[in-house]
Amino acid sequence: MIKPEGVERGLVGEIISRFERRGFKIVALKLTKLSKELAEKHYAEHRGKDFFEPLVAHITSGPVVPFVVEGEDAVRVAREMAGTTDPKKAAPGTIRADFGIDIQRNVIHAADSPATAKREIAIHFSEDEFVEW
Ligand code: 3AN
Repeated sequence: MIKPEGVERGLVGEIISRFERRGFKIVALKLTKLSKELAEKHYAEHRGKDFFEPLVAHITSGPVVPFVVEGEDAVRVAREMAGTTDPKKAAPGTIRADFGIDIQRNVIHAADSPATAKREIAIHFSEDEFVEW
């Protein structure tokens, strides 16, 4: 999911493009603004941490672009393309290294396991938003 600072800075095309070039197949994609309820569900594992409230406030502050890609080892490869959480520590050439501002405004969210991906996809998309091709 491209976070608000990614959309606001005009990085949607650049980021989606990287996933296309890497050979992924986009099967669902939209522009939306998350409700507090959805954001809290999305970040449920961080509830209780000191950055939880600011994190939810941030992700609901503007437009986001959730998208789902299919491909071999997609979760691992997408995480690798995103880079580590803190942009300062992210490997050169990763999305967060290239465009991240700080640990909160790190431009993209990528699910950290197939189980998480399944859970998050169900939060952001309904069945009829998927296209088979
Ligand atoms: P990742 O997105 O790399 O899997 P998580 O799941 O540990 O990282 O954190 C989720 C989000 O919470 C991060 N993308 C980041 O925006 C924010 N975050 C994580 N750690 C911190 C922190 N120490 N301070 C502020 N925000 C944080």
